[in-house]
Amino acid sequence: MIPSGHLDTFARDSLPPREQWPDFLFDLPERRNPDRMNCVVELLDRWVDSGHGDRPCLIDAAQSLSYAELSERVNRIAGVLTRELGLVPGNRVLLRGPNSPTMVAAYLGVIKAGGIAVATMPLLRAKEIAYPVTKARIDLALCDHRLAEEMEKARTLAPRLRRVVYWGNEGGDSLEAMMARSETTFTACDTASDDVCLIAFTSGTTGEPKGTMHFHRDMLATCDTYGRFVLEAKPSDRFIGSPPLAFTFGLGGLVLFPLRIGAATILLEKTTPDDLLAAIGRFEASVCFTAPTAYRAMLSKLGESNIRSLRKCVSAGEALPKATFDAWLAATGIKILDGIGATEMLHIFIGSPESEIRPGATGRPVPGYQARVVDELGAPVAPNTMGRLAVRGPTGCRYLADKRQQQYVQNGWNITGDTYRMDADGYFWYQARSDDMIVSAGYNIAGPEVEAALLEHPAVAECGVVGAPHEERGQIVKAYMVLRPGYTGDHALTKTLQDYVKATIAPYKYPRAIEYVATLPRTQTGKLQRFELRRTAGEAAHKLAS
Ligand code: 3UK
Repeated sequence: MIPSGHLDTFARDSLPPREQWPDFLFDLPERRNPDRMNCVVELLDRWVDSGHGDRPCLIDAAQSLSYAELSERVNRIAGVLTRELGLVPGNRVLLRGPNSPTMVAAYLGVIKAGGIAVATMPLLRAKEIAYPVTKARIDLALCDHRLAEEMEKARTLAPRLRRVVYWGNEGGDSLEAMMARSETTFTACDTASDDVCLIAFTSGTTGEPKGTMHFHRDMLATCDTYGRFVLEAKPSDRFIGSPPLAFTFGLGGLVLFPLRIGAATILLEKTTPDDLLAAIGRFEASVCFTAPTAYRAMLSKLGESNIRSLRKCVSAGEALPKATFDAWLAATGIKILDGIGATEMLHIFIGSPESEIRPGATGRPVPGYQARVVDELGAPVAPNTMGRLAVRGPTGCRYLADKRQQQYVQNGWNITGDTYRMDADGYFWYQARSDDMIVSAGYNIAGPEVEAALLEHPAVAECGVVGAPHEERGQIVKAYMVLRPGYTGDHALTKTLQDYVKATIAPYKYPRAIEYVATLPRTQTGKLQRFELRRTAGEAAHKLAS
């Protein structure tokens, strides 16, 4: 490895052993990395230094910051961290706040100073905040003052956190007050391109969250692969979206991609579908990042809104059903770019540009990445055969001190835990999370396929399909359904929907049980919580039996 710019070597020391790393591909000329690099110089300072400091960079309800103004804030924060708070390169800094210009400035300030950013979802509770503090050995936090209550509770659980600085509050000890005392310039820490700059914790649905470690070079790698060859946004674009900046989907879509090309980004604290739609109109956003469920929710509200400025839409986090793709295209003329990404991979590694999309498929590997479908032993399977998705590229999985590294990385490939099928043309078709496959009377059934079929029926707003325990069949396919206004969940509708599925996909996949609900359980990153539905289904089956 290149000599580190870190004095605190915790992150490098906690990397998995080399033989457990995935293979990294740097075969594109633009992917060869200089030895020394601080990604904030490339993402931000470069624009100011080349005379583009006046370009709009961050926009929110209160203000618009230019690249030069953001750069000044980042420098002030980096100065506060190193001079006033004693940050040493390599130290981890916890970041907590809703998406906002200050959150972005804090992220970039930490990284410019040679620190390692560890952002956490705003809604986390004390226990969930304490976990990364302990695991990543964090001494210092920057936090929106509105999240102080839970933050202070977390401190009692994780006493190593010696200092929390709040922003947005009054008083001489606020981040803003410290920034005012700090200098407007800051020389970026001379980090190695393979120094860690981000530890992103997975929003683990099962087990303890895993800390994924990413290097300075990775921040640029995702921009120069997905951003450059699939998204193809322009400097005049205005980015917008709902994912939190603590989720790498949001970090990439709302910070890295726009800054890499000198574009502007709109930061929203509230990101319900209504908020998002209104903000697209108000700020004339042109590139939108959100989850499939948000596109579905926005569809029914397009009538009242103005989204003429929109030209590109990215969907990730869950599979984008063909019905959603088709409906959005019909309503807006825009082909949603589906893409699969993962916290371990930093961002999207399979996804196709508009001109190459096959509706219903995730797409083809992003240039710079390779993907294949493999069997239990890791050997590639024939086209159109289901198997485990394996991927490698310029980014990849390195867990912070975690035994699960050897599950995610096998034979140099990242194994995402998804079941996929590749067609003869190299398009990848999502089936299910590998551990979400339903086995009913010996048949393997992928819940998302049944969901996609149900979503084509006009009565269905949202649905989640899981296996429910069943005496004879082992499991049966059970659908939880949110209906559109005007429909009633009665026996007649159940029969209609079951027949509809039987006529759309192989009949044995039809949901033998349908339950109507008001909402579906979702994670903060927009993913359906299938384990939650499985638990409900399990309890219901248990009650029936007893
Ligand atoms: C699932 C998808 C089908 C899949 C993410 C874009 O979701 C992100 O990261 P996470 O670590 O979850 C990873 C898992 O989510 N998934 C994501 N996208 C798709 N399944 N189609 C998709 N388009 O199971 C994957 O293994 O939360 C997404 C960018 C950055 C991210 N971190």
